[in-house]
Amino acid sequence: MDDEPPPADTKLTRSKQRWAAERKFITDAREAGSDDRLPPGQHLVTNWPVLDLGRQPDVSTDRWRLQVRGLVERPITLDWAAFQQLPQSTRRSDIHCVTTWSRYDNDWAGVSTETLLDLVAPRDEARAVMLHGYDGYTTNVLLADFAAADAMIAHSWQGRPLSREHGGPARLIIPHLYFWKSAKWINAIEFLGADKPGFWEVNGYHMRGDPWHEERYG
Ligand SMILES: Nc1nc2c(c(=O)[nH]1)N[C@H]1C(S)=C(S)[C@@H](COP(=O)(O)O)O[C@H]1N2
Ligand SMILES: [Mo]
Repeated sequence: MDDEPPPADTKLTRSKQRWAAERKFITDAREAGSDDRLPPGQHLVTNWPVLDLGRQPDVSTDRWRLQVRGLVERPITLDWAAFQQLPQSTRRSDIHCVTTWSRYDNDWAGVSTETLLDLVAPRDEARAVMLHGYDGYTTNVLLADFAAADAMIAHSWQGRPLSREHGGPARLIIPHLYFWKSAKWINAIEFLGADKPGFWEVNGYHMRGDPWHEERYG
C-alpha cells in the first residue's frame, strides 16, 4: 500500500459504483413496500433461536481459515490472526428468519464485507457469491447483496465472542436478507460469474430471500 489517494476511475471504483446503484434500487423497492420495521409475516422474539442442519462443527480459532477465491484479483486465505488484523467494524442490525421470527438490535463486531472486497478486488465478471460453512452448508447471494454496507463477517455478538451454536468463531451477517443467507462457521467465500443455488435454494428456498417481499420459497 502507498500513501497516494486512490485514482478516481479504477476498475474497483467502477464496480463499487455499479454495486451501489444496484443496492439503491433494492433499498427503494423496500421503502416502497413497507415503512414498518417488521417485515410482513414476521413476529418478534427476544431470545435467539438456533437453526442449522444439526451438525455444529467445533472449529477452534487455531484451526479456522477463511478462503476467499473464484473471480477475484487477489485470492487469499486468512487465518485467525490475519482476520483480526483487518480493520474491524461494528454494526447494529435486525435478524429476520424465514421461519417467521425476527430479533431486533443485534450488535455485531467483525470485518465488513466492504473491507474484504477491497482486499480481494472482485473481477468485473463477478456477479454472485457462494458462501461455504465448515458443516458443508452452502448459500448463494448476489454480489450487490454481499457488498451491502451493513454486511459483515462477524466474530462477536453483544460484545462477546460468537458462540459455537450460532456459528462461532465467525459467520456471515447479511441483515437485509432472510437469515438462512447468513452462513455460520464460514470457511470459504467464492466469487462467481453467475448466481447458482446453494443448499436451501436447491431445496425450494428463494434465490434472493428478501424479507420485505416475502421471498421465502422459489
Ligand atoms: N453453516 C451453516 N450456516 C447456516 C445454517 C446451517 O445449517 N449451516 N442454517 C441457516 C439458517 S436456515 C438459519 S435460519 C440461520 C440460523 O442462525 P442461528 O442459529 O444463529 O439463529 O443460519 C443459517 N446459516
Ligand atoms: Mo432458516
